[in-house]
Amino acid sequence: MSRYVIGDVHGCSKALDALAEELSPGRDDLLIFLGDFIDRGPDSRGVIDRVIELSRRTRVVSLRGNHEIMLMGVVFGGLDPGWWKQSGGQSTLASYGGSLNRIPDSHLDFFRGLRSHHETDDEIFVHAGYVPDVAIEQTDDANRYWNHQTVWPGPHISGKRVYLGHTPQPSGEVLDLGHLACIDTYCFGGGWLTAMDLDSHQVVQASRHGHLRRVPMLVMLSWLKRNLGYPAKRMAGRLTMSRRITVADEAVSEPGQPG
Ligand SMILES: [Mn+2]
Repeated sequence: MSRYVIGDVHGCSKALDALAEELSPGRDDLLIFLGDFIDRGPDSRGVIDRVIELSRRTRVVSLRGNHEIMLMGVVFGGLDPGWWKQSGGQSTLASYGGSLNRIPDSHLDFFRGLRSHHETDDEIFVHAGYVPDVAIEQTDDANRYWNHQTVWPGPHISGKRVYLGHTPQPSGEVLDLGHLACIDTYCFGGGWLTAMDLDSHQVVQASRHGHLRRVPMLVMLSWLKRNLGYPAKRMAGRLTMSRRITVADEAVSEPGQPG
């Protein structure tokens, strides 16, 4: 049984397709999505179709992001759509043919069924963040869904490793501090959609055009940084001497500029 966590998709259906094909999860495997399926990218409707389809052939846990909260607020809560549209909702609306009335019931059911967080014996999954000394189910919505992380929180009191999305990493690289990992690697803006294997911490990424890369180098560098305190970039520079690492180094080339 393999378990993967997947970051903010933001309408990038080609990236999701590429990852799904690469991982090809079976009936006993598990995909955990950290939320923000929709908005900004070109094909939010397609993304929801894919996740519903995936949930028919593998186990899927889908968390709620702030963008799904905005959509639900507009559809059911009388929220002014202007704010949502300016926050990337315009492209979601376009993907549904320009009208909220065209969102299929199956998609509304999907949005209604999203979870606030997911927790295992060793891990916590939540869209945006947490408070170190507060149980995740008692954490306020501002921390769980909305606040961008300018200073990363310390370890959670439970001792569990926390997986976050929401705060985009423009470098396209996973931010792995050991006690937390942020895997929103900025797919819609020219970065990557990340899937991390929860047992090996191996990373697979897809661009918004559906190109794949595997980045064992990133896992190694974050380990070095954590355990040896080396500035990871400098270490990478030293390691480019060997041919094997040169190949790996190519795999961590910078993504294109935000588009
Ligand atoms: Mn978000």
